[in-house]
Amino acid sequence: AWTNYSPKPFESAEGFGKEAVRHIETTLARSLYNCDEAATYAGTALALRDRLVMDWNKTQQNQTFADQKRVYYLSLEFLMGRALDNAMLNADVKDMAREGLSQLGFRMEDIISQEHDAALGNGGLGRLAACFLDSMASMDIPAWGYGLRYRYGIFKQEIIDGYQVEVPDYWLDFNPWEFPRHDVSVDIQFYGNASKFQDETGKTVAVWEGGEIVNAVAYDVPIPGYKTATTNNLRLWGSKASGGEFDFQKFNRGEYESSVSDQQRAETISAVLYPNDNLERGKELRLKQQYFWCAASLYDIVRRFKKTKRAWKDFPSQVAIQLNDTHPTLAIPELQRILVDLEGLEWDEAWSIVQKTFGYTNHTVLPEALEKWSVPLIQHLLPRHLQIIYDINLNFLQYVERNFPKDREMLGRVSIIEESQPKMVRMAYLAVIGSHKVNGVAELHSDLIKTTIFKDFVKIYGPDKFTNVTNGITPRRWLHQANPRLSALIASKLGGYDFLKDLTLLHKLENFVDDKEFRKEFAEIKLANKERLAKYIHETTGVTVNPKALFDIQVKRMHEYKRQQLNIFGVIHRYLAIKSMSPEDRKKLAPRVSIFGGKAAPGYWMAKTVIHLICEVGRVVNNDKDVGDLLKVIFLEDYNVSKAEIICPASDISEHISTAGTEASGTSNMKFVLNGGLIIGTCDGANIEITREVGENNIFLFGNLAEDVDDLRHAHIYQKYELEPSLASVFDAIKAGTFGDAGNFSALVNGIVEHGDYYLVSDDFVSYCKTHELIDEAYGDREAWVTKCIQSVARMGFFSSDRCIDEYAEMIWNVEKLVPT
Ligand code: DL6
Repeated sequence: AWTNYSPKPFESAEGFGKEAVRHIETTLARSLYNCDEAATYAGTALALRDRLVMDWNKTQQNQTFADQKRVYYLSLEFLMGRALDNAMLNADVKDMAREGLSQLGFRMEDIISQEHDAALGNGGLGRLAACFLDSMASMDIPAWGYGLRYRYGIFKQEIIDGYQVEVPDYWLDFNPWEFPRHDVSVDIQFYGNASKFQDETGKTVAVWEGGEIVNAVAYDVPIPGYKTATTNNLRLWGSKASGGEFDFQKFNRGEYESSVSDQQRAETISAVLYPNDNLERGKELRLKQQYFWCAASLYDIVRRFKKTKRAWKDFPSQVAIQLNDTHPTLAIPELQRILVDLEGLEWDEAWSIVQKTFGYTNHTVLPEALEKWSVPLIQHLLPRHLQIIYDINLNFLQYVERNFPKDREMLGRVSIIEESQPKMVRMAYLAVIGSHKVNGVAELHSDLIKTTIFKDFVKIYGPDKFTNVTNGITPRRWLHQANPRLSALIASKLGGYDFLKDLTLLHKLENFVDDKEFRKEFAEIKLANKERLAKYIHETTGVTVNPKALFDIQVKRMHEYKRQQLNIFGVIHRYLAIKSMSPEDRKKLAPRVSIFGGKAAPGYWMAKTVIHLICEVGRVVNNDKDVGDLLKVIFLEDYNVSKAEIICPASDISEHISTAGTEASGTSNMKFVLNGGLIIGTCDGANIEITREVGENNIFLFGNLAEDVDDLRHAHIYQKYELEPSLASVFDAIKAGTFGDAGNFSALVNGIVEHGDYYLVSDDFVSYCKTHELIDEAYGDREAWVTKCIQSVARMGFFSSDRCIDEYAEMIWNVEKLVPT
């Protein structure tokens, strides 16, 4: 029991300062007189960590004794960002720490910014996992995250001469938040041979022999909840050679290089995060990463379960495993292997345990992102798993055949094995078949998966296996931490910070929509946040922007389906309009700053072309004296979580303009609205539910609907398509070399004009530009604008990731809270 839990281990600012200094002088062996910001960050983090560790130990001990069901969230990506600020806020000691640091002569903001982002993810999927960890801890759900400890996270993006350049992100120089557990390690097998034979009782026994062993070592990261002692665990696996640092025999023979090659080969597995978002490339190392992590995690989960001495049938009542997309799908055949081959269970009994244990979240319907692995590759790397996958498929297809005897073609459509050349394993099908629940991440997306990629599976299993959990974001990081002044203003009106644990309380803000003081302060906070961003823009790009201009922001991964190209074409359209206006008309126009940010996958040439176009347009527009403050175009380098914390509070409008039906949910749309900005968006992903919540008057929707996309694509291919004059003049300007060498952008333009315009930019361009005119008009009426923003914030309660966790816990995991006493 947690009888001596104390929420405030530091009695005073002095106490906090003393602890930080003690760490600087002893742990870091630095003397105070030459202590810089980096050392002070380290001392501060270590002081706070001491407190965290006590709660963490107690939580883990308590979870073990309580012996109740735990959730295991398997995600190949955890986009955590910085930990110090979050840990201080969750422990409610930030003010004290600020004071303590000030007594030492440091500013809190400077110390916080010393921390390297933990960027073990690409975008929305990884950040969602991080929000879920925060929510599970804050809601006292016994939960562990399992992931990989990449030595290199997502690359750092530099923009050089208007082009993206990738720089490795080595983030582990000093990481006070991880604890290596050299005593928790598992040997993981790859390659070798799998065979079956009959034992003396006539039972078929499978053996997997030979091959290569790599060692998985656990690194644990504490995940503190907000204003609770619950501190969950994120376990990341690092790879190293099994059996020591290097091969002594080779070393003694003088073969120094090859003596360490095993070690290097093993370490490669967890060396680097694959930098693709919504794209799978089928590389062997990626499959190795997936199996390495699934096998180590399952070994750990099973070991923990076995300590309880329960019968195997109890496994699903103790363990819920959530698969974050298909990346951990190999956990399904791996658990079946453990139960059948190692623990001796009958196939059917094992399979029933497997299905009850797993839940699968789908995050995309884009065909290029749906994982398939070639059968020969799996045969080579994981021969026993391939046998198991074939057996799962056989049983499943027999079931389908019995139940749908008249639809013979269904067998080919739903088979886990695609009969292509080479044959492929469809991981999403394996995930559906091996799980008891499958969910999408917004209503439209969850409907789409039922009518497209999993249509046959709805017939086979019935609709109840499929559900929706609309994504959410943690209000602790995305409001309280990113926008402390707005959080404080809300708290002052709602009588405290309870809304950070129950975001629906925000609805009470509607009572203050007409409160003059409140409105004034709300608008002042937005302006201050825009000034902070303007300062950052000036420091990083040299461009001066007017904080009173309308800030129009699109930050997210660069991808054709997200349509940054539509945005920059709209900007060019605006630029051409300004150029052709009389000075009188120019005076009537609201000044704009168009801000972009996001990384392109290194091999994604078209996404890089769009970055280049944005930079070139910025170069021309920002230096055009005719235009002045009326339009500025900014590309922010190296967009990441800590930058998002500065950017999201500073928008007037943000752009969520994917081709309808392509963005599964989106979560930055939620971050921007929660921070008092409005959005322009298509009827896609969570934009639809945001509209339902905030009201149609408070959002700028445009464009074609998902249900029309197929017909429109078809029309592009089979009918002659006339380009709208407004888009044609944008293309003419590009072709005339207004933004540098036209040849750089010909593929981008031709993709629309000649090659079918797959993302329907031309179909949505006119309504997009018209909607921007409406935005200009609406922004002109500042009082009405502020009303819209306040109403929107008040109605965002639904989008807390706490609500998501409640829904997962109730509908999928069947897990109870374990509240510290
Ligand atoms: O669910 C989190 C996030 C959604 O908000 C985005 O809309 C979606 O694009 C993203 N999906 C992926 C899929 N990648 N894979 N595999 O990142 O998930």
